[in-house]
Amino acid sequence: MQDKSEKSGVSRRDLFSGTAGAALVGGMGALALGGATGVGTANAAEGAKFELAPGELDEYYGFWSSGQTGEMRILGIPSMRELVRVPVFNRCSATGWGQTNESLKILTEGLTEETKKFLAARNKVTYDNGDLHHPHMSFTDGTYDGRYLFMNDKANTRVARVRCDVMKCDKILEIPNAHDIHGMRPQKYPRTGYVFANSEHEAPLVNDGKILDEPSKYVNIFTAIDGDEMKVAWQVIVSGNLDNTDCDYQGKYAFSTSYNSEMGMNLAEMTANEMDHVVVFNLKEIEKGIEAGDFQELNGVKIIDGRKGQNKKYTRYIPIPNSPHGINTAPDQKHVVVNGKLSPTCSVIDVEKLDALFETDADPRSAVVAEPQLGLGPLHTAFDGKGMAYTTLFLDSQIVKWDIDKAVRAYAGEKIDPIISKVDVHYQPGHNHTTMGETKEADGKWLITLNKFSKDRFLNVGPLKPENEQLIDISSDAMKIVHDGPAFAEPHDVILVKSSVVNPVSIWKRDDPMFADAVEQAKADGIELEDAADVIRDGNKVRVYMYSTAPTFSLEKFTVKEGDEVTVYITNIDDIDDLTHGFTISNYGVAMEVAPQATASVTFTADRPGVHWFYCQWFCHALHMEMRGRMLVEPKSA
Ligand code: CUK
Ligand code: CUA
Repeated sequence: MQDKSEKSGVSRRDLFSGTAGAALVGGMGALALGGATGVGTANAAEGAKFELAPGELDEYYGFWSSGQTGEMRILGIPSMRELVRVPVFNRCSATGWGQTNESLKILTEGLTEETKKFLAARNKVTYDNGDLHHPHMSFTDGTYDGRYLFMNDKANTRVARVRCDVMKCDKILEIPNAHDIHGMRPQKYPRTGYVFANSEHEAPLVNDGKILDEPSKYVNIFTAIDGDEMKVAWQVIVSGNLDNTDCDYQGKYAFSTSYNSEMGMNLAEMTANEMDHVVVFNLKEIEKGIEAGDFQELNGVKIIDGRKGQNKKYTRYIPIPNSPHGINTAPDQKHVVVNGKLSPTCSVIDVEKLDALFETDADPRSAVVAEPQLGLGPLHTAFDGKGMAYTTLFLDSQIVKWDIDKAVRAYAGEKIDPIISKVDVHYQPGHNHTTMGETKEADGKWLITLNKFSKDRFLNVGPLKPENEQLIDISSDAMKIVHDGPAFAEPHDVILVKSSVVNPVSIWKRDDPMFADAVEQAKADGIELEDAADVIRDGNKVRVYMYSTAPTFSLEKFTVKEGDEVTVYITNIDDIDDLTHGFTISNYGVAMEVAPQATASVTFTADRPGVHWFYCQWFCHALHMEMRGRMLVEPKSA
């Protein structure tokens, strides 16, 4: 059998015997295939209280990504109870996300014209899949402000926003000129402001199919999105593939890790160099450059050239060993930890040394103030606000706790070991996150590690195993694992937000923009939505207006003709907490959620004659089963 890896231009032997970096790539593969070596240390709980009695509320919200599932999840911390799922890039059978007119508007309006055409040719209006890696909350003055959550879609190059007042997605923006949005963070200061988004893969800037094997024509793109308007503010062309991104607490710089500084097209080329880099973006200079007209415009976006060797004021490239992955700014508002991935080190950048790179053209490496050896496969780092950093070691299946100040002193020559302790996790951790850890209010209570493999930790469910998210008590010196949490594909990242920051409503406001179009259409039809039981015919378009109140719909039945384009508007006039209704038409593939005081609508073609029951699929009342009615579709020929 031919070794598949040979086709990618690199043999298995090369991987194991080449450079340190390549050897580590091989090592990763071997671990993934052969099993982890982490020792099982299921710690009994002794530290902080993590189990909640029935009825007790959690102290933190956990906002979770779901990777290729495409949704956002909300858990309570420390109980790890899953509270709700928020559909974003995926379709949702329960809520009708991806089917209701309200959700389709959000899923389609931010797509590029090119994508709209591409999808139309496949009889689609939007993508059905997404790959959501990084959920992050909007900031004001260096801490979470409870307005929005932003998140990326690596699969289809989008960034979405979720409103924290109703916990629903309200905007999805496709990023032109970019290829796969991966790293994404909101601006911390003075506020969000910008949402920074990395394009993972390189491509020809004008990607029209005329260029394949001319690497010099390939570019990578860094994007700043205006988080209030959800529009692209500007883009920067950079050298090297962008991975993760973060920014400072001063509002001056954003920075992205970059692997493949070689601009290689296959694994061997991509891992050839011992050093890659972090790109530093000078926000003020980029804004000035845009102002001064130093840009090209493509697909409606102003693009600045910040490539290596351009020698302009927009970017600087700090050499970092080798294929760095995560980048995390510490709550001390000064240090930025760059996680080495193929290097056993983390590199620490001092943001106060960045001005000199731009103003006096200082050696970019002069901004690096520590580079501790931590273990194999450092991917992401979290902080406790007390000067300690917690780094995931993918290959070692461990979290290492280390002292930032000691690492800086060791780098300056002092004989001192920055490593405080290590704990085995199960297994192969990617992201980790601490309570409030990416804000200046990091409180050092809990750490979540998101582990890619669960192996033997749960009942066997077949070849597709859950992942394992472990809760670690970091309130005292030793790290204590207190909970294993199985999770379905594939949470990459999480943020832990103190509950007082998040204050969602329980009942929709009737003038919410989410269903403004329905309200406007009803007005045009002379309908009072809260009191509606009407069928309006407009050519072959039929609009059916109903309200719902437990346990009835205002229409017991309605009649349309085969071939009609039918839109059903349901307004839930119940205004009691938790009294959601649903609307399902059997054998029409129609189902949606209608929460208290909301209006929801769905459009379909009535191409199946006969009597079709519609019913409420949200258990709302003792007579919930009776909450139903009939749609009669008269055949064309009748
Ligand atoms: S990435 Cu997944 S483990 Cu997409 Cu944030 Cu590092
Ligand atoms: Cu309304 Cu069930």
